[in-house]
Amino acid sequence: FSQKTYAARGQEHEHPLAKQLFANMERKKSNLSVAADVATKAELLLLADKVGPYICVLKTHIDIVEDFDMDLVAQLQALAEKHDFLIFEDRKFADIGNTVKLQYGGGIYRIADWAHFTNCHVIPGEGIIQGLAEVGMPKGRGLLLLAEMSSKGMLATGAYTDKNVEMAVKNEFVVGFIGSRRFTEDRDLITMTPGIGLHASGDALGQQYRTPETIVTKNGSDIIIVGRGIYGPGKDVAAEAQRYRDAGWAAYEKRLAKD
Ligand code: UP6
Repeated sequence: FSQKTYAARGQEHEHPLAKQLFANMERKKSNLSVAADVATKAELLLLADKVGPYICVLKTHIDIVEDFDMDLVAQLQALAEKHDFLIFEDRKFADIGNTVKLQYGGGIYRIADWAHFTNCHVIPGEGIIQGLAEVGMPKGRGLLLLAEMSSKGMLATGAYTDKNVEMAVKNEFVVGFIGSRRFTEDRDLITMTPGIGLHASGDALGQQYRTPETIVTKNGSDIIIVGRGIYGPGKDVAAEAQRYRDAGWAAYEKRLAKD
């Protein structure tokens, strides 16, 4: 799949959301997702409006927003419409199937009502995927499994990562992974990679940054997720988003040119 264009993969994909994502990426020439880790409604909406033209996916941590309300969701959806991007709530569910069903569909955030993608750890076993699928599948949503993490000393390795891949291949609600590389050729599963930065090698709390070239060209990942590299102190957000969009797309074109 690494050697195919996003456009071709979209045409062949069986999941409508994956189709929509690939078409969006091709249309916008973007494999960039921005991790919008900001604390207020106003900051989140401003950031989404500025980076909107350059991204395929806006990644949120909705529980960081201190003045959250459903109007925020409505405004985010309007921006997604205006700028043509999808929304990924990075909830990292990790409980038993019955509990995650309640967390995903209900509560204050009602994530399944507005987030095209969400993700989970498979530490509880496959029931977590089934619980989330019961809520998300009827709404046309898609799930990513955290097959790996970007942080120093992370424990998602070896047999645990392999189990993620096995579960992803056989569950149609799963559209891909969070991780650092392409994991399987058995089904076209999309890898999104956080821990991308052209600005630093890491932070003081264990984050580790790699380049789009390593992740997309060499490792075969599909989407780069960038947070502080784009909106850190003193940065011109739109200019940085454009720079990462161009770097991500160049890394993808370089991968296609490889034989
Ligand atoms: N994230 C990681 N690593 C993972 C999974 N998720 O960094 O393995 C998320 C973080 C944050 C974003 O929760 O929202 O990706 C990375 O932000 P940064 O680019 O500012 O480090």
